[in-house]
Amino acid sequence: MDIVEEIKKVYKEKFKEQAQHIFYSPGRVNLIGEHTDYNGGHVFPCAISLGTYGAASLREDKKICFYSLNLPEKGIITADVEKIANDKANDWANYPLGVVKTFQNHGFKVNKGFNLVIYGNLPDGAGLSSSASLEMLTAMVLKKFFSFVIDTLDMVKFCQEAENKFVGVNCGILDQFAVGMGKKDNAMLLDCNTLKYRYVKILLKGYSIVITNTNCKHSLVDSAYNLRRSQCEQALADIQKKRNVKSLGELNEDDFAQLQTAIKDPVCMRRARHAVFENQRTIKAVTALENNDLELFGHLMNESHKSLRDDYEVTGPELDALAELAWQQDGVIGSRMTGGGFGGCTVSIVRNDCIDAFKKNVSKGYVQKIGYKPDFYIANIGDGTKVIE
Ligand code: GAF
Repeated sequence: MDIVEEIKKVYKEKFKEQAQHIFYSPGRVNLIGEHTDYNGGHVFPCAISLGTYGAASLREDKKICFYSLNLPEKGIITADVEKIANDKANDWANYPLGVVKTFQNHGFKVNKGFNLVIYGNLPDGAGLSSSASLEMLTAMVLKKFFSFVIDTLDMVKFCQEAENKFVGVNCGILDQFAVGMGKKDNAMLLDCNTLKYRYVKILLKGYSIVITNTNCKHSLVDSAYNLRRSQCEQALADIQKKRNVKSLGELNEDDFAQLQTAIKDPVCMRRARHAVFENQRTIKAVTALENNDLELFGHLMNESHKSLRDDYEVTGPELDALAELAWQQDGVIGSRMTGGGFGGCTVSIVRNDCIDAFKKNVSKGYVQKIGYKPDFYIANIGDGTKVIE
């Protein structure tokens, strides 16, 4: 289906007028650097060419109306622009409402309502940032309709704040950044301590980025995400009694060897070890890629998965099955879980002529182990959030 034509059509059916503008916001895949963002480390994500489309118009009254083609059973969800609060009844619309509220809290005058019809082709709950995609889409809607002068990085920060304070997930900046700042054919190396970043061209001659969905739904709100974060904070607080550091991202492997005994709780020690080593792996992986050393890049991806499995304990049987099956296949450079974990997707770098066998064998092994099928997507690296027309 032509998605843009479809949302225009549905918009017209629902609101008896043409949508004034069409927006698009991607999902993301993180190539390496997991659970490092809120630890002041590096991440290396890219935006993908699956995401959220929105058809929207400004209203003359104070009503905000949302409709999702993915969740038609929820009907049109409405809110008052002057009385925005997180309410269970708002369902998925709490994400865009959180963004509106955050803009307002920062002094941006959102004093009129709007209609927004969305459709997302990102698999739901797959850890490819459907929430951040919707948040950044909403930020772009506000920027366009209210002519706000705001740069993308500030929109990214607002969307993270909306997720932290309005939705209640203590996430880092990775997802909103990747979605908002994405650039075709490039990944981004972001230092989450300083928010300095640079684009790195991804030229995977003869290879593709294959995303494999466990089809085991992940939800950050329900998961142990916030617990992991607080365990890292505890480890940092212990380390700070010995050394003056602001985040785990400031430490390298040698620093950690010296300081680890300061961390009282052994579980917190392992969480911190992941954060420190994963950050170093991310920096090394980007250097490897820039030196055209795909093999080293892949090796570091595999090490990343093992650390997330053993030290951070956010993988689970489904993600482990996919990664371990991928490691056994011909033409696979590397494979690891991507995103928050506890279900969701893996990301693998696979030689193009091996992709069919990869899908067949991984699928077969996964069904044998887990009992149902995974899904595969070839990721094209696309642009960040934008106004299409
Ligand atoms: C989720 C969070 F939203 C990100 O901020 C990041 O911490 C990621 O998990 C793990 O790297 O996607």
